[in-house]
Amino acid sequence: MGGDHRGKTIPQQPGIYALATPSGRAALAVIRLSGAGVREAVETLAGRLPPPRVATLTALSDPGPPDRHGSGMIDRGLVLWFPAPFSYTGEDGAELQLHGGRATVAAAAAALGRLGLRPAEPGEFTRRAFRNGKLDLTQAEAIADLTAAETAAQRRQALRQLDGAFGALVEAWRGRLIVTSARIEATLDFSDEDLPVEVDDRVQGELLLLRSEISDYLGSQTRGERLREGVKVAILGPPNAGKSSLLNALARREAAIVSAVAGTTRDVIEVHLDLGGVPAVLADTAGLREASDAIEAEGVRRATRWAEGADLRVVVGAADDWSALYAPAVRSVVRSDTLVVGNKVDLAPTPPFWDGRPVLPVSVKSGEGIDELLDRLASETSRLAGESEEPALTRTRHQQGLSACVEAIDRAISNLDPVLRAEELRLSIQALGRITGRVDVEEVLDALFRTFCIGK
Ligand SMILES: Nc1nc2c(ncn2[C@@H]2O[C@H](COP(=O)(O)OP(=O)(O)O)[C@@H](O)[C@H]2O)c(=O)[nH]1
Ligand SMILES: [Mg+2]
Repeated sequence: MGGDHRGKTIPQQPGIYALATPSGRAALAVIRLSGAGVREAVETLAGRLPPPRVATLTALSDPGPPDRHGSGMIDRGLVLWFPAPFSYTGEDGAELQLHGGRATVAAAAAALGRLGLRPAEPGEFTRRAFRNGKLDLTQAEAIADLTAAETAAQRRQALRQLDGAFGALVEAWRGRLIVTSARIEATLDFSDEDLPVEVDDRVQGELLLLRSEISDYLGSQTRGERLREGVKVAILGPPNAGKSSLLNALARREAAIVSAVAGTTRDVIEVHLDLGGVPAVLADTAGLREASDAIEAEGVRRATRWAEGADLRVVVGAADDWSALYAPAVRSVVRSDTLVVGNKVDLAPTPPFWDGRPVLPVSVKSGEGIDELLDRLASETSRLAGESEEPALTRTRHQQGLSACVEAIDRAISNLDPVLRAEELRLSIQALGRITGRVDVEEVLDALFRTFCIGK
């Protein structure tokens, strides 16, 4: 992202030049210059340095010996002078707009060579812009995409990425991870009494939030696919909570067998539903508990596997047997975005919260709360499969970096040991840093000293 370079000196790499327009006969040829010696080269060719960033018509002359026609003049053209740091690369830069044609370009190139500039390598201007903080990696990629774009949609997508919105999104997440990481590092380096006790809660809260924001964003990128195939909703919970009854009520038909005998549902039963215009596949699954036989165990395994691949998990508990929700098999399928339904409110009230999540009270028997649940499911599915204004993920590289980040945050969330947590967060920060090309461990230390005044 075009950073603020006031007061910052950008080192000048060796001077380079390149023809920015296609070679061959053309109305115009644009030659671009960057780096050490550009100021002197422009001064020499144009006879003086033109005012910065103003197209100036001037005669360009080769300082070398006059050719056999008796003149050192190369061409008459426009010269643009971009003193550092306000140029594409951040270095001193210039553009020469000459008449198109091989001989003119060859004469200018020969002169530039004599003035100590060399031909640029492919991508060298953009590489310098990246190195000097003028662009992040995602914007450099956007430039490659833009020059390769053949359709209007490709061009629009590349332009959106070039405006830096995606890079800024990733950098904002990375900044928050750095601050959170600094909080954890602080607990490692300093004794407990120096730190407020709520640090750990704040860290956990922020990690859960970041995790759901990044995975929502990743999820939003598969919206089209979900819209085609249906949002996968897993109905999970302990046996006898009323999962099969709930599925039948939502589907308004007897798809699953309902029974008071725990462990009746052993396979995954899928029902296709239209939830407010978005297709959904609801799955009724075996009750999650320590299985009493091999077939039930297989059912639990299938339920857990389906839950892993689901877009949305709905955990159902029975109000009259709420403690069954605390079984490890149930806890293990819960994610940050899981909906909690408290069924059988005709028998007993449900607590308002479970595991920090609000409980949606329903009774399949009396029909209470079913419409509200359907509304809630519809809003969740449209969130998961609706249209989005967010910047698009254009490369697998970005997708992989974000996934690696979410995985590391997940491990940090479930790891209460601050040393391992800090390590996982370092990995999550690196994963994002690789996307934008900013990988700097010093930043963690900077954030640490900014956030706390511990040293006193
Ligand atoms: N009182 C009451 N019983 C319910 C309700 N929902 C389901 N049940 C009963 O609870 C038992 C278990 O239901 P089922 O749907 O098979 O539960 P699952 O094991 O979670 O699939 C059955 O006897 C249902 O009739 C409800 O809202 N209220
Ligand atoms: Mg069942």
